[in-house]
Amino acid sequence: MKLLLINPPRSPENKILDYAPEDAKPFIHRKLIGPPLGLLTVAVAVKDFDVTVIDLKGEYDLDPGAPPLKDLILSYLQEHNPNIVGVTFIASELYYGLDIFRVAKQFNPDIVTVAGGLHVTICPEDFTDDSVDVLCPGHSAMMFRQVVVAKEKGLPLESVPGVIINKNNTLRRSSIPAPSVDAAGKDFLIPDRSHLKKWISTYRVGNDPTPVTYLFTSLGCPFECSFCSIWPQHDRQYYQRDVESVVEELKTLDEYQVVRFADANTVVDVRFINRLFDRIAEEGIRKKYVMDIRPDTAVKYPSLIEKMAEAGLKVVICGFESFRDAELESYNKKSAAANIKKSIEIFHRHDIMIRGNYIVASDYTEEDFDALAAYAGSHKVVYAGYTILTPMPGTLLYREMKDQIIDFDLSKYNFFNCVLKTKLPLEKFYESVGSLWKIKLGKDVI
Ligand code: B12
Repeated sequence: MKLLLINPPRSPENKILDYAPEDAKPFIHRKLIGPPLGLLTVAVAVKDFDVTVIDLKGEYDLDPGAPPLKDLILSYLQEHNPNIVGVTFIASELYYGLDIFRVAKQFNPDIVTVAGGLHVTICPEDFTDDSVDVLCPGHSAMMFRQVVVAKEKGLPLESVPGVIINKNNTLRRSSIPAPSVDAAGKDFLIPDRSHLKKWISTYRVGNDPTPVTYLFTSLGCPFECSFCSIWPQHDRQYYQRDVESVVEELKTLDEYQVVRFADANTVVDVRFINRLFDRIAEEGIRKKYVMDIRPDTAVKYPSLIEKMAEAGLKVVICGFESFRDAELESYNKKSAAANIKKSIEIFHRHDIMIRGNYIVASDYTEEDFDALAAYAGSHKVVYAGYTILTPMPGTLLYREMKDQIIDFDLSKYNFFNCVLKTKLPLEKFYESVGSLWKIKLGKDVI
């Protein structure tokens, strides 16, 4: 059995960048860099088969002049002649993923196409295209294995617990329910990063010359911010990994000096983090760490921030979201605006660089933009990010704002485009968001 697992390219849609003034453009994200942890985990579950992982984000970063997607996929299909093609999906990459399946089916209609990932889990209804055979929702590495085994034995896909089968543009769930999976606990599989050798030179952040990797210490999130996809993906559950399993994984990361924790919030279970950083110190693991920490968490546990800084925490991604309590409340953020300033002070006291992200609501007027610019400009945050409130399908916000959506093109659902009605004329709105990105103070530390 030959298996191809493919990470689709990024959506190029970025209206903030398109409309931003020239002096803001260098600070706006063009691309985020990191490994497809999901596919690397799935690859482990089928490691006794002939499995290849292809990172098309890495491919286009390595060679921006690489052939267009369809030709590139065709050349990989010719090289590997797979029996099964799996793709990982988030909302903005849906169309590229489906294009990959279509090329695979044209190349060989017998190829079984398998869709997995966050968007499959929260929006299975988007996968009724002819090119899709089967959906593996949830943390489905072992489910994928069962699909492979079923195909090998010539058994019907219906025999695999938990899968959703797409036939004649209609989805049908396997009559056997999926067993419960603890992908952070007993069912955890260390992602096999050796599949990424070809693209490793592209996984770079900031000025650091060594590659970065991601590692998760938890799955899901105990908070329920209305805009976030992570808690719907995990049915409101929060799963914490075991400290020793994280330490073991860190020990395998010799090639990487920068480790970005891929958790929704890394600091949730304070005892876990304390113990993890004790063990990191005991084992003498010296790396630079990047993680997501909420402003209120930093304010509540300043000595923990100090301890992590001493052990290598260099960059924190902090969801500021809004400088107004009313907006924070409307997002169900459960943190007060006053925590922003307090957390900045705590992080900076320990030389931690902050990427503080504000969400720009579609109804912002010129006065709102001015107020946000004045607020953001009063802090010494190296990078503040300004993304646009986006109702990701499958989220609470999507249900709340469905009537205000004017653009259903999912390639724009990456936080850099506005899909809702705006109060300002759209161009003016984008120019205003773009201008905010000029506010850059302080110095880079990675
Ligand atoms: C790592 C990561 C990335 C990496 C790698 C992603 C990739 N595929 O290349 C990088 C840095 C490239 C990335 C980029 C982006 N990301 Co991102 N990313 C994450 C992050 C932090 C962790 C995901 C992860 O690794 N989880 C752990 C793994 C093990 O879980 P998993 O991926 O779900 O995989 C499991 C299952 O889903 C399933 N599975 C997954 N794929 C497949 C495939 C098959 C065939 C099968 C059978 C099963 C299967 O099994 C896996 C193992 O259990 C999440 C936030 C989070 N904390 O979850 C955001 C997140 C997924 N990203 C998101 C977004 C929006 C983006 C961007 C579009 C924009 C942005 N601003 O972040 C960009 C891409 C565009 C650009 N301009 O660069 C959103 C997605 C929202 C949505 N509804 O679509 C998230 C949820 C962040 C958020 N808070 O909203 N991202």
